[in-house]
This record gives sequence, structure tokens and C-alpha cells, in this order.
Amino acid sequence: SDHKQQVKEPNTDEASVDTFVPDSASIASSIKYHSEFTTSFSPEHFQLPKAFYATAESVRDMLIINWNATNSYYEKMNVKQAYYLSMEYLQGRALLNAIGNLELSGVYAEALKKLGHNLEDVAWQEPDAALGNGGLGRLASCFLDSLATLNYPAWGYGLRYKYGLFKQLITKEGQEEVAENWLEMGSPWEIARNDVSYPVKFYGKVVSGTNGSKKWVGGEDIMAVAYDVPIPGYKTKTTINLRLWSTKVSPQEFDLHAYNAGDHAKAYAAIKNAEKICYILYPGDESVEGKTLRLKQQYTLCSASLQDIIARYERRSEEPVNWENFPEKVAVQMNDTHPTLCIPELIRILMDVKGLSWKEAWNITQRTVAYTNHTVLPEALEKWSLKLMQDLLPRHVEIIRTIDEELLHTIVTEYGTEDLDLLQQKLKQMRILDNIELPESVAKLLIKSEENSAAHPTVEVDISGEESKDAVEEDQSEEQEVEEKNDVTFEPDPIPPKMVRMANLCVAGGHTVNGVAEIHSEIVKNEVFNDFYQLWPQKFQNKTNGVTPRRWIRFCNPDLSKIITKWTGTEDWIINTEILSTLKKFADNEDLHSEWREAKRRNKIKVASFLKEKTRYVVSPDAMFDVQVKRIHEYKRQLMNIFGIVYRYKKMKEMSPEERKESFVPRVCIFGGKAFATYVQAKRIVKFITDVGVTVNHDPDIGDLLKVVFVPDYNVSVAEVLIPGSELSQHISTAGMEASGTSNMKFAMNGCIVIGTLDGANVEIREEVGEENFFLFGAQAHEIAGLRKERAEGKFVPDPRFEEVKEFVRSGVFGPYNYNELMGSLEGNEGYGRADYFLVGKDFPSYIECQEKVDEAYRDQKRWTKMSILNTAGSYKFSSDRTIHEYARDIWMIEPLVLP
Ligand code: NBG
Repeated sequence: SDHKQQVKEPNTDEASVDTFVPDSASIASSIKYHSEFTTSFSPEHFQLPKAFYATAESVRDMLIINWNATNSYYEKMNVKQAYYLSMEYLQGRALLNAIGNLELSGVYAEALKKLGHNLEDVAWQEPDAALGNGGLGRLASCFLDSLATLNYPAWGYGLRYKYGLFKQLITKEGQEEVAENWLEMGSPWEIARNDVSYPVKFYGKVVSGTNGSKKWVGGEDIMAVAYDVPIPGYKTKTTINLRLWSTKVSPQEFDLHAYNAGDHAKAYAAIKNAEKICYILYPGDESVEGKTLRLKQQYTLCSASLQDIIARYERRSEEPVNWENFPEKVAVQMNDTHPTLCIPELIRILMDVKGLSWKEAWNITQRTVAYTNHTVLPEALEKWSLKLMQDLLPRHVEIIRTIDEELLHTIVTEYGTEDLDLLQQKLKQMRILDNIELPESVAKLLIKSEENSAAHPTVEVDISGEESKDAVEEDQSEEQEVEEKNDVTFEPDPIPPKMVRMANLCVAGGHTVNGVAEIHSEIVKNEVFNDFYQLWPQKFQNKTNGVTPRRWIRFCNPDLSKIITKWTGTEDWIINTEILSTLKKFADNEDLHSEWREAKRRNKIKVASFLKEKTRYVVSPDAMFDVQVKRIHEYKRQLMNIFGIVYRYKKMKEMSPEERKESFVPRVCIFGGKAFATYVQAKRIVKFITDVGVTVNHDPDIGDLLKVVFVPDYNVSVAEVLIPGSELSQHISTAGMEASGTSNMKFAMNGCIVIGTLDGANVEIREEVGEENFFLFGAQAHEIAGLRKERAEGKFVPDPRFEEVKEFVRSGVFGPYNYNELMGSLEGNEGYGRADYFLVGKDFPSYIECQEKVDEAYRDQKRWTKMSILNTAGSYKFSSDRTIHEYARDIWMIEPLVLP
């Protein structure tokens, strides 16, 4: 009841004096205005697409007012700001989120009604902005919402890809990709900032100036132009900025002479060359061209953002600028290794442009940047060819060499030269540069101590001056020799490729390294970066991920939200998710149970009609909705899920109809997710799931007892429909492989029960919701290495049920497609290398046994509903508000700043 008194009806009495709260009439007239003067649609008609753009324009007006107020206030107060640099943002749709955060949903619905439209239909017109691949990009977007809501002075920086993540079609052949032109009609949310642009250089060479200064000259110049996207917070005026860079030709590069002389192709080439940098999210990087483009993208993000941040710092500083103070005003967070070039770029600008010494620049940089690791998959830890980087960014490679040398000296100091083998091993493992001669200053030390192994040489750290320059030149000439030799002999290259290890650079250059869930941060410390952890234990932290409760409960699940507000007595849970835990005390309340079940059922009906529209499969809302939606990847083990379904199907087929009904709870098994376009095995998995669906869904023996549906084109908006209507949610990765997962949090918040392994954030979810409200199975992270070894030595004896499933698939029940390769990956047949690397066979028995427990729990609807309530009640920790508070306090050292 305490809470109840605090509940504020939106837009009633106490709108503060300086805030104008629009009513539905004024909104309707704003929408009408924009439909006439702003959108580029037929003037006579006010149909849905136009209604969306006109509505969005009217919201944009309000966002811009707050966004301007926020930016001017930051400028005036000159407080420390955090900058989140990310190559990906998975924003999804913005309309309902924006009016929800502005608390104007009701009046907007009314206004649109007056104009003959329904708000929900209008909202569905918006293209889904997918400037990201999956969890990493969606996390960045959730963080922006929390930063704004909590009034933290912070901005996001990213790239404005013309084509976001591809659109997925599901055909007879499986997944097909088509380009997603989300900007086709223009984006009403962005503000083109033609007044904010910076030059970005590629290629060229480094020349020495007076007293050791360096200058990067020549090469190719492009312009990065800012597009600003206002990000409104919930129930606050604070509206922060997401600044996305687009690229265009720099005026000097456009060859007017060539154009006038009729060589149009030459003149256009420069335009294309600049613009193509921001065409596509994550271009395939198999080819040399693709790699260069990706590196250009990364550098564009880093260079333009840092130039912008530095310009702002200078503008807000008094003359002469005190660079030493830069980290007191600026915190830069690198979202994974993709923005690692921030480190050498900040050093370059400070040294070559602002005239600081190496020592000063290196110190300021280390105090400014921090790094978040999002994966332990070795193939995902970025490495760049030194040659490619040397060509594209010659000055940065010089700087990276110096950082590498500095690091080597630190390692020598730490380990001493007594145990030379140990030292050599550490140097090799921890270096930023892989397969590259040691710089002379370090090599000398090693030789000296080898000659004089009894003595204890003092280690002199000398990285300035001529020595390092010599080392650079020597290495370059050596590289040339190698190339020439190869040309003549045609022998396969015996020399391992020279690479730059970006993650090592991040750890050396950042003041903090964090993992994204407790178990993941332990793996980061004890395995992935253990050498560094031993050297700098104080750098390592954990920041368990979170998701925004605005988008992921309040706006996507209004029915459940009403119930939560009613039973907790307040709407404050939307900001203060701890309040959700008060639901615990009503976990057995029958009234709550029936309301809870009703809401879930309404959401399931929405899912059913969505599935019908997208796939034409008709499913019953009385069945259990069992969902696995995420990127398709072998480690996420969609294969185990579908094998479990095949096992269930086979058992059903062996039974009489009565027995069948007795033994199984009816289920709708829903899959969704995209496979990377060149990831063949993942695409086979998609094809297999859809084939199983075709057979099972048309089997008259089975009816509503089992349906298997693959939802095409899974994205943020699809998640917003599926999650509220799900009951069981699968997070079944091989333990130790999923850094965190974030959809597991969204499902738990919406009262779904997780079936999962002890991996990523599952571990913490289970802790919070209680082990009796979580379906656990499978091997644990510390057992995996041993199990793989056993597997490789041929000692693993597969469970007969697993063999049975494979046999059944091979018998051709699911159509003529040849699944040999798919099965081969599980068996390690010739040509399939690592046999069942993700241990599907090992975990299969405990998985299907766990699924039996799921059926049993579901049969008892009272028990299930209680579990569901306790999942929502226990999910409060997983709000991205909590995560952002932790980043602000422990890494960025920033304070909230509330607008007056
Ligand atoms: C992903 C992990 C997820 C994690 C998100 C957000 C990458 C590289 N990593 O487990 O796979 O939840 O990052 O941290 O996309």
C-alpha cells in the first residue's frame, strides 16, 4: 500500500510547470501536419505506411527538444561522460519504445484513432533496425536505454550501415538471405548532421618531422559524417545520443578533371570507394577484399569517434588544454575487440596532432579505455594480418609495435630471466604481435642472460629512441625478403603468418577487462587471459549482462505488466526491478494464478496467429509453447533440441493413440534464428529443423500433440511477440561456451521457465529463481575438456537413445535430403575433424530425461504457474539498469546528471 500511493497516473495532475504534456488533439494535429509536409507519400491518402512516418515525425519533434536540452546541459556542466563504442546496435523498432518512455502511449493511441488508425498496426509498419548480429548488438541497445533512463551522461558511437543484418527467407532449400534495406524510406529517427564530419585516412606513409615527431601523410582520405539518433530515457527528460557514422567521398578525392574529361568511371570510383565502407554490416571476411573493408569499418568507427570526443573535450576546456585531465572527462568502452584501434588511434592523435610524448599519450590512453570480452570461442578472438594492417594503417602499426615492446619489457621485469623457458613461453603467449621477431631491446636482454645464466642481469627498459626504429625497419626488410623468396621457389610458405592479436592489445591498453557473466569472467581470468590475469589481477572484473525491462516487459507484454503493477502496488518496478521480488509472497495466490495464466494464454494466442501468418502452420494455444530462438550455432546446440523432438516423435509413433495421449504433454516447438551466410553446418541445421517440421506437422497420427515450427527472419520485433507467449525456453549450450546469453533473462522476466545447462547467465538465473524453478541438465564447464579428450580417444559410449535417433533420421523419414554431413559432425567420420566437439551425444540422455520432468511439471498447472511467477519475481537482477550502475561505478567513474 505504501507503493500504491506513489503510483502516478500518466499525464494527469502534476505535470511539472516547465514540461508541456501534449493531449491527443494536439498530437493528432501534429501527425496531420507531418503527413502533409514531411513524409514523401501520396498527399491524398493517409494509409498505414504514411501514418507510421507521420506519427514518428511527430514523436521525433519531442525527442529533439529533450535531446537538445540534454546536450546543452552536458556542455554546460562539463561532467565526465562515458562513450560506448560498438560496431553493432540491434535497435529494433523505436516508435512504441519512444512513446512508452515519454509516457504518451495512451494519447498517441487516441490521436491515431481519431485519424482512423490503430496504434499497434501503425507501429508494425516500422522497419526493424538490425545494425547488429545478435546478443552483442542487442546488449548495446539495452545499455543505451538504461543509460538514458538512469540519467548517466553517456553517448553511443557506431556505424550507419545502409544494409543491416540480412533478411532470412525459409525455402525448400533452407535459409536464403536477401538484403534488408531498412533505410529505403529513410529513417525518421535520425538527424543528419552534415555539420559534423571528420576526415579518415587509409594507406599512405609515415614521415619523421623535427625532434622525433611523426606524421602520417598521403594515402586515401574519406569523410565520416554523423547521423544522430536521440535515445529517450523512461520517465525522464534525459535523451542521450547514438551517433552513427556514415562515409562519403572527401572533396579532394573526387576527381573533377577526370569527370570533365569524360572519365566518369574514374570519378565515381572514389565516391563508391568511400561509400561502400558503410554499406553492409559485417561483410564476409573470407576474401582479402572483405578483410580490408572490415578493417576500414573498424578504423572509421574509432577514428571518427575519437576525433569527435577530442574536439568536444577541447571545446569544453580552457586554454591551454590540459591533456593529463582527459581521463577525468572521458571514459571509452570498447564493445569486444572490434573497436581496439581506439588504442593506437588515441595515442596517434595525442602524439602526432597534439604534440604529447609517447609516455604521456600511452598513460592517458590506458586511463581512458576499457574492454569488454564477449566470447571465449578462439575463432572469434580477432587477429589481423600485420601486412594488411601495415598497408592500411602504417602509423598505427608503429604504435602497436611500441606497445608490444613495452609489454615485453613488463613481462621480462615480472618473470626475470632466470627461467628462460618460462620467460620465452610467456613472451610468446602474451605478445600483441604473433610470429614476429623480438625487438632488439628485448632480444639483447635474453641473449645477455643466456650467456651469463648464473648472474642476475638488471633489466633496462628502454623503448624510446633509435633502437625501436631500427627494429621496425629490420623487420620490414626481412618481410620483403621472405616475399621475394616465395616468389622464386613457389614453395608453401613455411613461415607462420605475422598477426596482430587484438584482444591482447585490448588487455594491455585498457585499464579494465570485464566478462559478461560470473562464470564467463572466471573463464576469462583463469583460461582465456590467465597470463594477463597473473600480471594484472586488478584489471579484471565481472559485469553480468542485463536487458531493459522497458522494452522486454513493459512494452512487449502489457498484459503481464498490468498484473505486476496491480500485485506489487506500483509501476515503479519498471525502473526498480527489485520490486518484482514482492511477487514471491503471492506465488501461491489463486487469484494471481488465474490472472497470470490468462495473460499467458492471450499472449500465446497472439503467437499462434503470428505463426499462422508467417508459416501457415496452425497450432493450438492449449499446447505447451517451447521456444529456442537465437543465432544458429553448433555450440548453442539447436541440434540437441531437434534430436530431442525427433526422439519424442519416434516414441509417439510407436504407441497406440491412447497411450500417446497419456504419455506426452502436447507441445509446440518453436525455433528461430539466423545462420551466418557462409556457416554451412548452421544452415544444414536450419534445413533439418524445417524438414522435421514438414513431416511431423502433417502426420495425422500426431495432430496437436507435437508441432515443429521454424519462424523465419527472427529479429527484435519477432522476439517481442514470441517471448511473452513462451512457456519453456531453451538455453542449452555446451557448458563454458556461452559467455552470458541475454534472451534467457528476457524469457525469465516474462514468466518462462528455462531448460538449460550451467552456462553463462543461466547459472545466475538459476541461483535467483531457485533451483526448483529451473530445469537443469548436462555436463559442467570443468568437465568439458576431459569429456572431449575421452571422445577423441574413442572411449565414449553413446547412449542407445542417441543412436536410435540417428538411425531414425538416416532411414529417410524426414525426406530425401542427405543428412550424412550433419550426422558426420556428431560422429567424427573421416573429414569431420573434431568428433561431436559440442558434446551433443554426451548430454543427450540427461537432456531428454530433463524434458520428461518438464512434461511432468506442466501437467500440474498450479505448480507450473507458481514456477512461472517465481521466474518473473526472481529475474530482477537481470535489468540492464543494474549492469549500467555497475559499469558507471566500477569502470567509468561517472555520476548521474539530472536535467533541471
Ligand atoms: C555474445 C555472446 C553472448 C552474450 C552477448 C552479449 C558475441 C561476440 N558475443 O553469450 O555470445 O550474451 O555477446 O554479451 O556476440
